Amino acid sequence: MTDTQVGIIGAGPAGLLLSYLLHLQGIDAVVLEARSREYVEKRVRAGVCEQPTVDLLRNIGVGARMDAEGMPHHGLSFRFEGEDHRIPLTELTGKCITVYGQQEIVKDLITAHVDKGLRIEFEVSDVVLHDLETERPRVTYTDADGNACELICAAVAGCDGFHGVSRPSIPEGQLKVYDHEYPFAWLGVLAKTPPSHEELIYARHERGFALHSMRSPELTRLYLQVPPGESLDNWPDERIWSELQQRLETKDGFTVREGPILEKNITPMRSFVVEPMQYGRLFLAGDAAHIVPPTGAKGMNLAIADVRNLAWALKALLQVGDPEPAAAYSDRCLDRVWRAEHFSWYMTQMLHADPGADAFQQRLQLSQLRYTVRSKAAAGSLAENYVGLPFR
Ligand code: RFL
Ligand code: PHB
Repeated sequence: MTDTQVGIIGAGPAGLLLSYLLHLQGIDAVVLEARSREYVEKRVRAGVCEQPTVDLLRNIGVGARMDAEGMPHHGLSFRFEGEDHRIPLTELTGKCITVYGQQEIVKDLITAHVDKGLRIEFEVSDVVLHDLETERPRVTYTDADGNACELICAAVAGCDGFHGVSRPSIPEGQLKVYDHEYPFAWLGVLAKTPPSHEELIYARHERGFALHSMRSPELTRLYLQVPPGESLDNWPDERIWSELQQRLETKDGFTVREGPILEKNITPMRSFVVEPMQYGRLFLAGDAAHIVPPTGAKGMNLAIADVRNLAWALKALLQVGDPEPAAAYSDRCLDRVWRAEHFSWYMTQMLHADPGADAFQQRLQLSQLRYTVRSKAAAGSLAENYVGLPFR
């Protein structure tokens, strides 16, 4: 049995950052993670960090490698009808985004934990949450060596992603669920080839959406819209490259640099929110509470914004005895969550080929894209959301 102030379920960006922020405030926490350290450090996912995310990581002293290896981008391109239209993010907002892989942030946070002697338990199983309505909730689990263990805490943070145990531990009827599925998925590839363009390209094409991104000067990250439920067996490397060439082509002869594909996966797309993000002394954060389609590049950034609020609320609750910020935690987060939900939905419907869309809807989509890239006001609104609205 271990006594700790906060039991954190999940060592993704949300759980690790929360644990570190709590440590900086003098609050003791234990992180429980189902997977191995190697697995979480290698999981390729998000790549775009908003300016507020970058500022926060830098301010708490875990930004050195991000500053050295991350790639600041001052614009991005929308490509449609064979032409590029650049949105000058920095000119419009004074801010930029930084391309730095989520797994690099995870590695940096794990290193910071190891350096400070903070506790993360990897490869735990059978995590069960108990007594959430009381001031002494408990977490039981089996550790990596097969021992039955128990954490007694003052609060539990459910940072265990969309498929975790925290959200389902809340009794039925306590949460309002908002769920929206899209008629497409993303096939993502990581290729050992230099990026074909210096910035991100979001391409709208009749054959389906494509995205050109990167991880480093030697590694390109690319995505293709595919039907939901699609199997990777249908996507040999040659078909992936052929589809990328077609969807990213321009009138002036752009071609994608091809190279060995190191990894491929298919991600379904959905929008999902639960309200409130709290039940008794259980606080949900990140993907455990909400999912956005990846088109807006918001998921990890939202997880980081949530735990910034949560660290502050837990400090008030556990150090000062003030329950107000904890009671307001959910509303405070949901304000940003719904803005990101709308932005991600808007980017998704503007850029994807919807199999159910008629000719009228396709014309509307093109009109919206043209307006977005031509109007300084429309581009400015997009840029403001993309680089990240300031934390409240
Ligand atoms: P995570 O990262 O899913 O971490 C949850 C952790 O909990 C563990 N876990 C458990 N541990 C113990 N017991 C259990 N029962 C457990 N069940 C689960 C898991 O092993 C895991 O380690 O959630 P977190 O921390 O909330 O972070 C959210 C982000 O990972 C996610 O929103 C982003 O990856 C979304 N996303 C993007 N976000 C961005 O901000 N910018 C992007 O450019 C971006 N691109 C993307 C993305 C997500 C993608 N996929 C694969 C879903 C691109 C893609 C393709
Ligand atoms: C990525 O680089 O993985 C990436 C970039 C932009 C997105 C989603 C993912 O919208």
